Amino acid sequence: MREIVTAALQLGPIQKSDSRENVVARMIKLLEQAKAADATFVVFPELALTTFFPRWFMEEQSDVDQWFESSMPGPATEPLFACARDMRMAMSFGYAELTPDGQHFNTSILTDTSGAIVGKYRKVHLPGHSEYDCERAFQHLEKRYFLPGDLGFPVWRNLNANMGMLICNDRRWPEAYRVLGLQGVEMVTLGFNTPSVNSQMSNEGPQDRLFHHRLSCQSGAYQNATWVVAVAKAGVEDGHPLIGGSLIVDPNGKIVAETATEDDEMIVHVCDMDACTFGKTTIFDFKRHRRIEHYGRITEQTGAEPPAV
Ligand code: CDV
Repeated sequence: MREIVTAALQLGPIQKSDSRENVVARMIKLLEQAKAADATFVVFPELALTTFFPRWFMEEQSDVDQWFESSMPGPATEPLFACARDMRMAMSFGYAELTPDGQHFNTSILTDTSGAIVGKYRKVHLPGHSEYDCERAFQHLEKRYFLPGDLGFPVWRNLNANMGMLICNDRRWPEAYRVLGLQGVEMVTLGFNTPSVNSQMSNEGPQDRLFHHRLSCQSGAYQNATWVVAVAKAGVEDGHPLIGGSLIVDPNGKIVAETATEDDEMIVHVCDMDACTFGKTTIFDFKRHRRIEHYGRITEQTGAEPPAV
């Protein structure tokens, strides 16, 4: 058995006025809870250090850049790294990344138990729009503030396991999981900020949103025989509700732990990486069963092309 005691560390709402230092103090409190539960691996949400700022329309680049980190760790996050290092805990969390040459990404990192960053992923599937949209109940401006990720979907060896990362909307795309699956991934971590209602369909509420979220995480786990740890930033941020429902899903696609609140909350599970072996060597033995000669459209075509009517 290759067991990793894994904690999903959900964050409750972060208001616009909350400082990074305040958020990092909350994250450290959760780390301490995870340590007390014997966890060696912890996962925090997408854009964990700030409010979900893409809901706000901004025109001045200096207003946008205030939400980004130009170094990791930086002055505000160094205490988090120090705490994880002292407690010998590996972690993954998301933040808005501003590169030295001025590029903006929605990023997640993976550290080992010494606090070293061993992996970086930049969100590929950016949802939303890039200009103010008066048809929507609220804005979702990820396409305005971020570039699509340029690092692909890598998998790293960490804690004696094969680990990969996705970010929020990526979980709805089977291609994203499959590229990780093709590298033998055993643990997929992903953070999310999912509004509780669909900004373009007011009758799609929290129960539907949670259903689609669970469906996406459970199918990704099952079809690639991998653990999936999906962690929310939840609750009401400046009047805008986000779903909770942080999950740990086993390689059979079963939910083994789920948060019950929309606040800071920990769920823990002992995840055995060897539990991935059965699926990977039987029904989802890719080498034996995949038929790539029929999958050309997946990479050659973006939009649907139905037959002529
Ligand atoms: N942060 C996100 O990527 N949110 C999307 C919303 C816009 C649907 C999500 O997939 O949850």
